[in-house]
Formats: sequence, C-alpha cells, structure tokens
Amino acid sequence: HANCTMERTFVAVKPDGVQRGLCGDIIHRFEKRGFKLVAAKFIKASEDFMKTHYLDLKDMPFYGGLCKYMSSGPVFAMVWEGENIVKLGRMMLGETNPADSKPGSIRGDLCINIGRNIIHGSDTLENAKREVELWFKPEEFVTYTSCFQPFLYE
Ligand code: IDP
Ligand code: MG
Repeated sequence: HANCTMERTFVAVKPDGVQRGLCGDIIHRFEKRGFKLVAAKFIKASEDFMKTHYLDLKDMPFYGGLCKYMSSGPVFAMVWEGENIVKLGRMMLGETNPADSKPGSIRGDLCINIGRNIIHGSDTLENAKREVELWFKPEEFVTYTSCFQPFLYE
C-alpha cells in the first residue's frame, strides 16, 4: 500500500442509532469493508459542541433541532482510516435523506426519516480533518498495524 493515499474520516452513530442498537451493525460494515479503526469513544456531546460541529448549517431552519437531537443522548464517535475513505464512507452511508438512499447503504437499510438518519460521516477531506480534530485529541489515537493490510492493498 506504499503508493496509495490513506485518509481518515470521522463517523458517528447518532443518538437514535445508539438507542436502536445499531452501533454493532455500523461498526461491522466498516470492518468488513476493510477499513481500520484508529480512534473511538462513547460520549454525550453538549448542545454547544454540536453547534460547533454543525456550524456550516447554522442558517438552516433545522439547525437548532438538529443540535438538540445530537446532544440528547450518547453518540458513538469513531475515526476510520483507509484508501479513499471519505468518499467511500459517504457512499456506505447513503444519501442524507434515507428516502433517497439505496438499499445496501446504511441509511437505505436502517432508517426512514431525514431528521433521524442514525449516522454522521464527513463529506470532504477538509471537513474530515476539521471534525477529527474537533472530536479527538492526538493522544486518543491508537497506533497499531492491521494484519489485514497486505491483503487489502496492492
Ligand atoms: P449529512 O449528514 O448527510 O452530511 P447534512 O446536509 O450535512 O447531511 O445535514 C446534517 C444533518 O442534518 C443530517 O444528517 C440530518 O440529520 C439533518 N438534516 C439535514 N437536512 C434536514 C432536513 O431537511 N430536516 C431535518 N433534518 C435535516
Ligand atoms: Mg454533512
């Protein structure tokens, strides 16, 4: 994998996904694809923290409700690593609206409503960097070698 570009992306199971017992299914999909978990924590974020996370959406009518919902219960926050993971991760999530998400995607398989779409994933490399740094301190990353690597990357 010396010639491929490794990326990191921020993924979080939202409070509805946690309550519905979907953390395992979601983690399993990223594991099975071959991605590498490099940081994870189970936390209840504050409303102010979620306002920072979703700052890009501050002018949207759903911003207030979104930040309340995201801080209403625990989220499972993770950083996953792999080749092209920002784009591939978004494809695994499906569309923002579960109604537009294809079966086989996380949202297309596991949820119905845009305001309860169970999972967050960074949409660009730039936002991934920002979100990873917002949610995790450097010492929260675990450095290890995945034994799968030579079988996942040419
Ligand atoms: P994304 O999560 O697919 O990146 P964004 O447009 O960044 O979608 O919106 C962030 C989150 O805000 C969505 O995942 C969803 O929970 C919520 N959201 C987006 N659009 C609507 C809406 O029209 N009504 C209610 N909630 C929305
Ligand atoms: Mg987004």
